[in-house]
Amino acid sequence: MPLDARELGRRLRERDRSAAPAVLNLIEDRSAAARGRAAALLAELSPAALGGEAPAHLVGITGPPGAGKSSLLSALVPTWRGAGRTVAVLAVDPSSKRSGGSLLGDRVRIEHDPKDDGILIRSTATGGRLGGLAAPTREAAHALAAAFDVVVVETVGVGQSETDVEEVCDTVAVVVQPGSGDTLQFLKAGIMEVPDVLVVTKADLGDVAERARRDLAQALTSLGAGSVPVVAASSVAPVSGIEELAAALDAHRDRIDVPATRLRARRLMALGDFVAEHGEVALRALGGRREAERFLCTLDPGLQAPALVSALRERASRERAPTS
Ligand SMILES: Nc1nc2c(ncn2[C@@H]2O[C@H](COP(=O)(O)OP(=O)(O)OP(=O)(O)O)[C@@H](O)[C@H]2O)c(=O)[nH]1
Ligand SMILES: [Mg+2]
Repeated sequence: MPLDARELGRRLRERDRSAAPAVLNLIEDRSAAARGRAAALLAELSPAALGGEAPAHLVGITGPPGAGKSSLLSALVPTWRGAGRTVAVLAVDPSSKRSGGSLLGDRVRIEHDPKDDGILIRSTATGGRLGGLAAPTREAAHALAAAFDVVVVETVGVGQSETDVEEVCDTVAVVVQPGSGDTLQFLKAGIMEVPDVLVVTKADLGDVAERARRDLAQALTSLGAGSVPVVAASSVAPVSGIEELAAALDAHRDRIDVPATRLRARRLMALGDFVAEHGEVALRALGGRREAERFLCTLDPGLQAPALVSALRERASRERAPTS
């Protein structure tokens, strides 16, 4: 007998983490029948059903391939667990679309204690382009946010392709390794948005890491973003910077208006879905992106993504229809 989708949603809402694997399976199933059940499940986890936004801290860990993101999480997860927080990680695997091989031969899996039910680690597929988040990853992050204290999305992002993870997450940390001048250049050129936290990994390499940290901090200051923390961390012995990074992530979350951030994210994601479905031409029918965003801001804050997409669709067809 198939598990009842609403029941699964209710269990997650009541913070029964044992429901999480079945929830993820249902969300990942893109068949029409499963989509209907997933919609019912997600409705049980909407802000209206929860009586507010999902309580988790949604954290994005993004950066170039091989920067050390997974290794960093192998150290961060125990730190969070040590503080009594439950953690779910969605690792977006850029290799899964290719013929087996990963981008780098030495890609690390996030290490964790498999007996600890306060940890859930799951690989998910990419949304096609590097850095893009597939709809199932976005839905999964929001669903898990009802039941876990911290929900992390690890994704490969270079330059400007960070946007999806920014929309999904409350706090985004961009992870770079020493000597990666690209990030510095992208930042200076304004191609890359200023992250909430910057992490220079492989601090065990010494001077080269410290120099990278200093250069990035300087670049941020010259961009008027000197308050963005630049943390140097090592995930291998001697492990360092992990507590500092955890504190920097929390400090950012404490500063932001979470309901406003999540509401804006829902609207931008709906707009993204609308454009993916109907193309840029449809966006023009709405008077362009800014106009579409303004229209979304006039709608009921309680609306979920599908309802927002419908509203955009209706407005676009009304605008296209000849006026009498
Ligand atoms: N010396 C040193 N090596 C590290 C550190 N962190 C990661 N590495 C190494 O860097 C390589 C890549 O690490 P990963 O953690 O897989 O990097 P990633 O950013 O998750 O990589 P992708 O998910 O493939 O993009 C591995 O060989 C790690 O052992 C560190 O702090 N110090
Ligand atoms: Mg990784």
